[in-house]
Amino acid sequence: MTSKVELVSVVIPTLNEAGNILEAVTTIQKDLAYPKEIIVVDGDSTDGTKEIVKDTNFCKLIIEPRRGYGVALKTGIKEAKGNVIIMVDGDGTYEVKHINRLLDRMIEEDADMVLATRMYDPKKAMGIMNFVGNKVITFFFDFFYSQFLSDTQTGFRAISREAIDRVELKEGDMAFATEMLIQFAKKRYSMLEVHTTYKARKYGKTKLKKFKSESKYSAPYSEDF
Ligand SMILES: Nc1nc2c(ncn2[C@@H]2O[C@H](COP(=O)(O)OP(=O)(O)OP(=O)(O)O)[C@@H](O)[C@H]2O)c(=O)[nH]1
Ligand SMILES: [Mg+2]
Repeated sequence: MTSKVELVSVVIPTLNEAGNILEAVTTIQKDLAYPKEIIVVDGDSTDGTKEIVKDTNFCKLIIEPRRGYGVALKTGIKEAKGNVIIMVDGDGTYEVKHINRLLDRMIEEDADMVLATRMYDPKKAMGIMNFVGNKVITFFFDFFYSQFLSDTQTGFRAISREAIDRVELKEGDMAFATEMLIQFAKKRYSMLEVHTTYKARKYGKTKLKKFKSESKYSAPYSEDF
């Protein structure tokens, strides 16, 4: 339950997002109306992403050389100091200017998690394969865990620190997103939605299916600016 936002930690995983990350972080810095810290967890990108993040002077940059979307988010969440964490991709596909909607609803409803659903987007920009896959996973998740979510694959979520500290998250890749929902449902933590829109990628490529997660041989390090 989260009735007050003392500090929100925005955690953004990036891997070669040089053409996308600046717009995402500057929009968040400008629009987010709550006390905040912005943490970018970069997978040691080679396209200039790290340098762009450093140059902003308002982001904390963590280099996480181990591969995996879930690995990156877990590293960022560990570093986060906020009582609320917002996770969002740094790839320009989420409408980050809607960020306050998640927090407003979280406070109004005393929720444990608020997800930004892209399923009511009138522009319907999501690819057909992603749309159908998402619908199937969401149907089974809602059925088995008695929930009413419409977009289980959204990576734009506000999460209570207290709640996430009480669940065990083992997945290091994209399954992390679904695992989190299952763990929250099992603990009967409340999960609500707000509407957002989906934007197709303008720069870079999808990474989620390409890398296997978790190499245990290197550790993350952080750089403050
Ligand atoms: N640090 C880190 N970030 C990653 C890794 N894999 C993916 N990401 C980031 O996690 C976010 C989600 O990955 P995407 O490649 O966009 O996956 P997707 O959303 O299914 O694909 P698109 O439809 O192309 O957006 C993006 O911001 C990526 O840059 C990784 O191994 N390490
Ligand atoms: Mg993406």
